[in-house]
Amino acid sequence: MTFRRHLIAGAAATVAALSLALPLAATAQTVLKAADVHPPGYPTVVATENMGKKLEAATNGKFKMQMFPSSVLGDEKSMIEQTQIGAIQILRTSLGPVGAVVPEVNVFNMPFVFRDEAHMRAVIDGPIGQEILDKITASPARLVALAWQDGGSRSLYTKKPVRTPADLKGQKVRMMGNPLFVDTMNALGGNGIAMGYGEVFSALQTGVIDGAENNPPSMFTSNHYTTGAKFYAQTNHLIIPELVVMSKVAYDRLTPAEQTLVKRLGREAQMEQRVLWDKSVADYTAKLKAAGVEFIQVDQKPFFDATAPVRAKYGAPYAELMGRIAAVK
Ligand code: GTR
Repeated sequence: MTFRRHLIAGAAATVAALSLALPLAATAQTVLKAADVHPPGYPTVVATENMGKKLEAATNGKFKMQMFPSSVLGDEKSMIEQTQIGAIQILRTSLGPVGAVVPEVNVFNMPFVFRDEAHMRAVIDGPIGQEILDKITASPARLVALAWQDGGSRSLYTKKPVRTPADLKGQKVRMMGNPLFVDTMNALGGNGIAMGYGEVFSALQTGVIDGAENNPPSMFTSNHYTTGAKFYAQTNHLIIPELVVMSKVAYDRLTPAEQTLVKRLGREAQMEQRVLWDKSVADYTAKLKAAGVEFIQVDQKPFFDATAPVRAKYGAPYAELMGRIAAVK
Protein backbone atom coordinates (compact mmCIF):
# COMPACT_ATOMS: atom_id res chain seq x y z
CA MET A 1 0.00 0.00 0.00
CA THR A 2 1.40 3.43 -0.96
CA PHE A 3 1.69 6.16 1.60
CA ARG A 4 -1.15 8.01 -0.15
CA ARG A 5 -3.41 4.96 0.01
CA HIS A 6 -2.49 4.59 3.67
CA LEU A 7 -3.58 8.11 4.25
CA ILE A 8 -6.90 7.60 2.50
CA ALA A 9 -7.53 4.35 4.34
CA GLY A 10 -6.60 6.05 7.60
CA ALA A 11 -8.90 8.97 6.90
CA ALA A 12 -11.73 6.65 5.95
CA ALA A 13 -11.24 4.74 9.18
CA THR A 14 -11.30 8.01 11.11
CA VAL A 15 -14.47 9.11 9.33
CA ALA A 16 -16.06 5.74 10.04
CA ALA A 17 -15.07 5.98 13.68
CA LEU A 18 -16.37 9.52 13.87
CA SER A 19 -19.62 8.72 12.19
CA LEU A 20 -20.08 5.91 14.66
CA ALA A 21 -19.14 8.14 17.55
CA LEU A 22 -21.05 11.24 16.49
CA PRO A 23 -24.61 10.02 16.71
CA LEU A 24 -23.80 8.53 20.09
CA ALA A 25 -22.35 11.79 21.32
CA ALA A 26 -25.31 13.69 19.87
CA THR A 27 -27.90 11.50 21.56
CA ALA A 28 -26.03 11.39 24.87
CA GLN A 29 -27.74 14.61 25.94
CA THR A 30 -31.51 14.68 25.97
CA VAL A 31 -32.96 18.15 25.70
CA LEU A 32 -36.24 18.52 27.56
CA LYS A 33 -38.43 21.24 26.10
CA ALA A 34 -40.14 23.14 28.93
CA ALA A 35 -42.86 25.74 28.43
CA ASP A 36 -44.72 28.45 30.30
CA VAL A 37 -47.05 31.31 29.32
CA HIS A 38 -45.11 33.69 31.56
CA PRO A 39 -42.04 35.76 30.64
CA PRO A 40 -38.45 35.16 31.72
CA GLY A 41 -37.95 36.17 35.35
CA TYR A 42 -41.51 35.23 36.42
CA PRO A 43 -41.45 32.97 39.52
CA THR A 44 -42.84 29.90 37.73
CA VAL A 45 -40.30 30.25 34.92
CA VAL A 46 -37.35 30.79 37.27
CA ALA A 47 -38.29 27.87 39.54
CA THR A 48 -38.77 25.50 36.60
CA GLU A 49 -35.48 26.61 35.02
CA ASN A 50 -33.70 25.98 38.33
CA MET A 51 -35.24 22.53 38.40
CA GLY A 52 -33.74 21.94 34.95
CA LYS A 53 -30.29 23.09 36.08
CA LYS A 54 -30.42 20.71 39.03
CA LEU A 55 -31.52 17.87 36.77
CA GLU A 56 -28.62 18.57 34.42
CA ALA A 57 -26.14 18.60 37.32
CA ALA A 58 -27.57 15.49 38.97
CA THR A 59 -27.42 13.49 35.72
CA ASN A 60 -23.98 14.76 34.67
CA GLY A 61 -25.47 16.49 31.69
CA LYS A 62 -27.54 13.58 30.40
CA PHE A 63 -30.57 15.89 30.51
CA LYS A 64 -30.75 19.56 29.72
CA MET A 65 -33.85 21.68 30.02
CA GLN A 66 -34.61 24.35 27.46
CA MET A 67 -37.28 26.81 28.56
CA PHE A 68 -39.74 28.30 26.06
CA PRO A 69 -41.38 31.12 28.05
CA SER A 70 -43.89 33.84 27.09
CA SER A 71 -46.36 31.50 25.32
CA VAL A 72 -43.96 31.07 22.39
CA LEU A 73 -45.27 27.51 22.03
CA GLY A 74 -48.93 28.57 22.24
CA ASP A 75 -51.61 29.15 24.83
CA GLU A 76 -52.11 26.76 27.75
CA LYS A 77 -54.79 24.67 26.06
CA SER A 78 -52.52 24.07 23.09
CA MET A 79 -49.45 23.49 25.28
CA ILE A 80 -51.36 20.90 27.30
CA GLU A 81 -52.16 19.11 24.03
CA GLN A 82 -48.52 19.33 22.90
CA THR A 83 -47.44 17.86 26.23
CA GLN A 84 -49.95 15.04 25.90
CA ILE A 85 -48.46 13.98 22.55
CA GLY A 86 -44.87 14.47 23.73
CA ALA A 87 -43.93 17.56 21.67
CA ILE A 88 -43.37 19.45 24.95
CA GLN A 89 -41.71 17.45 27.71
CA ILE A 90 -42.24 19.69 30.75
CA LEU A 91 -45.10 22.14 31.15
CA ARG A 92 -45.87 24.62 33.86
CA THR A 93 -49.55 25.39 33.60
CA SER A 94 -52.39 26.55 35.78
CA LEU A 95 -54.52 23.71 37.08
CA GLY A 96 -57.49 25.63 35.62
CA PRO A 97 -57.34 24.41 32.01
CA VAL A 98 -56.11 20.97 33.15
CA GLY A 99 -59.53 20.57 34.80
CA ALA A 100 -61.07 20.64 31.33
CA VAL A 101 -59.00 17.53 30.46
CA VAL A 102 -59.01 15.78 33.88
CA PRO A 103 -62.34 16.77 35.52
CA GLU A 104 -61.44 14.98 38.79
CA VAL A 105 -59.07 17.85 39.66
CA ASN A 106 -61.79 20.49 39.48
CA VAL A 107 -62.26 20.41 43.25
CA PHE A 108 -59.14 22.61 43.48
CA ASN A 109 -60.55 24.87 40.74
CA MET A 110 -63.75 25.73 42.57
CA PRO A 111 -64.40 29.28 43.77
CA PHE A 112 -63.61 29.76 47.47
CA VAL A 113 -62.71 26.10 48.02
CA PHE A 114 -59.64 27.26 49.98
CA ARG A 115 -60.06 29.65 52.89
CA ASP A 116 -56.90 31.55 51.94
CA GLU A 117 -53.48 30.98 50.40
CA ALA A 118 -52.04 29.46 53.58
CA HIS A 119 -54.83 26.89 53.50
CA MET A 120 -54.15 26.13 49.83
CA ARG A 121 -50.44 25.63 50.56
CA ALA A 122 -51.15 23.33 53.49
CA VAL A 123 -53.42 21.25 51.23
CA ILE A 124 -51.05 21.01 48.23
CA ASP A 125 -48.07 20.19 50.47
CA GLY A 126 -49.92 17.32 52.16
CA PRO A 127 -51.57 14.01 51.21
CA ILE A 128 -54.52 15.63 49.40
CA GLY A 129 -52.11 17.52 47.13
CA GLN A 130 -50.38 14.25 46.30
CA GLU A 131 -53.74 12.57 45.73
CA ILE A 132 -54.71 15.15 43.10
CA LEU A 133 -51.29 14.89 41.40
CA ASP A 134 -51.80 11.11 41.30
CA LYS A 135 -55.27 11.53 39.80
CA ILE A 136 -53.78 13.49 36.91
CA THR A 137 -51.05 10.88 36.40
CA ALA A 138 -53.53 7.99 36.58
CA SER A 139 -55.99 9.64 34.16
CA PRO A 140 -55.90 8.84 30.43
CA ALA A 141 -54.49 12.35 29.78
CA ARG A 142 -50.90 11.09 29.30
CA LEU A 143 -49.56 13.69 31.72
CA VAL A 144 -47.37 12.87 34.72
CA ALA A 145 -48.00 15.43 37.46
CA LEU A 146 -44.67 16.20 39.13
CA ALA A 147 -45.43 18.99 41.58
CA TRP A 148 -47.34 22.12 42.43
CA GLN A 149 -46.35 25.76 42.36
CA ASP A 150 -48.09 28.84 43.68
CA GLY A 151 -50.40 31.12 41.72
CA GLY A 152 -51.72 33.17 44.63
CA SER A 153 -55.29 34.44 44.57
CA ARG A 154 -57.20 35.65 41.56
CA SER A 155 -59.26 38.82 41.79
CA LEU A 156 -61.29 40.83 39.30
CA TYR A 157 -59.98 43.72 37.23
CA THR A 158 -62.48 45.73 35.28
CA LYS A 159 -62.90 49.09 33.60
CA LYS A 160 -65.78 50.00 35.93
CA PRO A 161 -65.27 49.44 39.65
CA VAL A 162 -66.82 46.32 41.17
CA ARG A 163 -67.75 46.28 44.85
CA THR A 164 -70.58 43.75 44.95
CA PRO A 165 -71.72 41.01 42.55
CA ALA A 166 -74.47 43.40 41.38
CA ASP A 167 -71.76 45.61 39.83
CA LEU A 168 -70.85 42.75 37.48
CA LYS A 169 -74.21 42.84 35.73
CA GLY A 170 -73.69 43.23 31.99
CA GLN A 171 -69.91 43.03 32.27
CA LYS A 172 -68.09 40.61 30.00
CA VAL A 173 -65.26 39.06 31.93
CA ARG A 174 -62.59 36.78 30.52
CA MET A 175 -62.19 33.47 32.34
CA MET A 176 -59.77 30.59 31.76
CA GLY A 177 -60.84 27.80 29.41
CA ASN A 178 -62.86 25.48 31.64
CA PRO A 179 -66.69 25.57 31.85
CA LEU A 180 -66.41 25.74 35.64
CA PHE A 181 -64.94 29.25 35.42
CA VAL A 182 -67.55 30.51 32.96
CA ASP A 183 -70.22 29.16 35.33
CA THR A 184 -68.47 30.96 38.20
CA MET A 185 -68.62 34.33 36.45
CA ASN A 186 -72.21 33.78 35.37
CA ALA A 187 -73.16 32.87 38.95
CA LEU A 188 -71.61 36.16 40.05
CA GLY A 189 -73.90 38.00 37.64
CA GLY A 190 -71.41 38.83 34.88
CA ASN A 191 -70.92 37.21 31.48
CA GLY A 192 -68.05 34.76 31.58
CA ILE A 193 -66.10 34.49 28.33
CA ALA A 194 -63.47 31.78 27.94
CA MET A 195 -60.34 32.71 26.01
CA GLY A 196 -56.61 32.04 26.06
CA TYR A 197 -54.36 34.25 28.17
CA GLY A 198 -52.61 35.67 25.10
CA GLU A 199 -55.85 37.03 23.64
CA VAL A 200 -56.90 38.97 26.73
CA PHE A 201 -54.84 42.10 26.11
CA SER A 202 -56.34 42.89 22.72
CA ALA A 203 -59.82 41.80 23.85
CA LEU A 204 -59.58 44.37 26.66
CA GLN A 205 -58.23 47.00 24.29
CA THR A 206 -60.93 46.53 21.68
CA GLY A 207 -63.75 46.24 24.22
CA VAL A 208 -64.58 42.62 23.38
CA ILE A 209 -64.39 42.16 27.15
CA ASP A 210 -64.76 44.60 30.05
CA GLY A 211 -62.47 42.85 32.46
CA ALA A 212 -60.58 39.76 33.48
CA GLU A 213 -59.36 38.16 36.69
CA ASN A 214 -55.92 37.18 37.82
CA ASN A 215 -53.21 37.68 40.44
CA PRO A 216 -51.16 40.93 40.56
CA PRO A 217 -47.98 39.49 38.93
CA SER A 218 -49.99 38.27 35.91
CA MET A 219 -52.03 41.45 35.69
CA PHE A 220 -48.82 43.47 35.55
CA THR A 221 -46.58 41.33 33.33
CA SER A 222 -49.35 40.85 30.75
CA ASN A 223 -49.87 44.65 30.59
CA HIS A 224 -53.60 44.16 31.04
CA TYR A 225 -53.66 47.08 33.47
CA THR A 226 -52.72 49.47 30.64
CA THR A 227 -56.02 48.89 28.80
CA GLY A 228 -58.25 50.80 31.20
CA ALA A 229 -59.08 47.74 33.35
CA LYS A 230 -57.62 49.47 36.35
CA PHE A 231 -60.06 48.66 39.14
CA TYR A 232 -58.80 45.63 41.04
CA ALA A 233 -61.58 44.31 43.30
CA GLN A 234 -59.98 41.98 45.82
CA THR A 235 -62.48 39.17 45.66
CA ASN A 236 -59.82 36.42 45.87
CA HIS A 237 -62.51 34.18 44.41
CA LEU A 238 -60.13 31.61 42.95
CA ILE A 239 -56.98 30.28 44.60
CA ILE A 240 -55.74 27.91 41.94
CA PRO A 241 -52.40 26.18 42.33
CA GLU A 242 -50.01 26.05 39.42
CA LEU A 243 -48.91 22.67 38.17
CA VAL A 244 -45.77 21.16 36.67
CA VAL A 245 -46.42 18.16 34.45
CA MET A 246 -44.19 15.96 32.35
CA SER A 247 -45.30 14.33 29.15
CA LYS A 248 -45.92 10.64 29.80
CA VAL A 249 -44.08 9.92 26.54
CA ALA A 250 -40.91 11.53 27.99
CA TYR A 251 -41.43 10.21 31.53
CA ASP A 252 -41.71 6.61 30.35
CA ARG A 253 -38.27 6.93 28.72
CA LEU A 254 -36.64 7.73 32.09
CA THR A 255 -35.09 5.08 34.30
CA PRO A 256 -36.91 4.50 37.61
CA ALA A 257 -34.13 6.43 39.39
CA GLU A 258 -34.54 9.36 36.98
CA GLN A 259 -38.30 9.31 37.50
CA THR A 260 -37.79 9.58 41.26
CA LEU A 261 -35.28 12.37 40.67
CA VAL A 262 -37.59 14.55 38.54
CA LYS A 263 -40.33 14.20 41.14
CA ARG A 264 -37.96 15.15 43.94
CA LEU A 265 -36.67 18.17 42.00
CA GLY A 266 -40.26 19.15 41.21
CA ARG A 267 -41.05 19.14 44.92
CA GLU A 268 -37.96 21.24 45.65
CA ALA A 269 -39.08 23.72 42.98
CA GLN A 270 -42.51 23.81 44.65
CA MET A 271 -40.94 25.02 47.89
CA GLU A 272 -38.49 27.43 46.22
CA GLN A 273 -41.08 28.99 43.93
CA ARG A 274 -43.31 30.18 46.76
CA VAL A 275 -40.54 32.33 48.16
CA LEU A 276 -40.13 33.96 44.74
CA TRP A 277 -43.91 34.17 44.50
CA ASP A 278 -44.46 36.08 47.73
CA LYS A 279 -41.83 38.60 46.72
CA SER A 280 -43.30 38.97 43.27
CA VAL A 281 -46.84 39.60 44.59
CA ALA A 282 -45.50 42.37 46.84
CA ASP A 283 -43.40 43.88 44.02
CA TYR A 284 -46.11 43.79 41.36
CA THR A 285 -48.80 45.05 43.72
CA ALA A 286 -46.62 48.07 44.36
CA LYS A 287 -45.99 48.52 40.63
CA LEU A 288 -49.70 48.30 39.81
CA LYS A 289 -50.52 50.87 42.49
CA ALA A 290 -47.77 53.16 41.19
CA ALA A 291 -49.27 52.82 37.71
CA GLY A 292 -52.64 54.03 38.98
CA VAL A 293 -54.48 50.75 39.54
CA GLU A 294 -57.06 51.16 42.30
CA PHE A 295 -57.16 48.23 44.74
CA ILE A 296 -60.70 47.88 46.09
CA GLN A 297 -61.34 46.01 49.33
CA VAL A 298 -64.59 44.09 48.99
CA ASP A 299 -66.74 42.09 51.34
CA GLN A 300 -66.14 38.52 50.12
CA LYS A 301 -69.36 37.13 51.59
CA PRO A 302 -71.76 38.09 48.74
CA PHE A 303 -69.23 36.70 46.20
CA PHE A 304 -68.95 33.50 48.24
CA ASP A 305 -72.73 33.16 48.54
CA ALA A 306 -73.36 33.84 44.84
CA THR A 307 -71.00 31.04 43.83
CA ALA A 308 -72.59 28.39 46.10
CA PRO A 309 -74.41 26.77 43.11
CA VAL A 310 -71.05 26.28 41.35
CA ARG A 311 -69.60 24.47 44.36
CA ALA A 312 -72.79 22.44 44.61
CA LYS A 313 -72.71 21.50 40.90
CA TYR A 314 -69.02 20.66 40.52
CA GLY A 315 -68.41 19.54 44.09
CA ALA A 316 -71.31 17.07 44.31
CA PRO A 317 -69.27 13.99 43.32
CA TYR A 318 -66.43 15.03 45.64
CA ALA A 319 -68.26 15.91 48.87
CA GLU A 320 -66.00 13.67 50.94
CA LEU A 321 -62.86 15.24 49.46
CA MET A 322 -64.22 18.75 50.00
CA GLY A 323 -64.82 17.85 53.64
CA ARG A 324 -61.22 16.70 53.97
CA ILE A 325 -59.95 19.90 52.31
CA ALA A 326 -61.99 22.02 54.71
CA ALA A 327 -60.59 20.04 57.66
CA VAL A 328 -56.95 20.89 56.76
CA LYS A 329 -55.66 23.48 59.19
C1 GTR B 1 -51.95 32.94 35.44
C2 GTR B 1 -51.39 31.55 35.44
C3 GTR B 1 -51.21 31.06 34.05
C4 GTR B 1 -52.46 31.24 33.21
C5 GTR B 1 -53.07 32.60 33.37
C6 GTR B 1 -54.45 32.70 32.73
O1 GTR B 1 -52.16 33.35 36.76
O2 GTR B 1 -50.13 31.56 36.07
O3 GTR B 1 -50.78 29.73 34.09
O4 GTR B 1 -53.38 30.27 33.57
O5 GTR B 1 -53.18 32.95 34.73
O6 GTR B 1 -55.28 33.38 33.27
O7 GTR B 1 -54.67 32.09 31.67
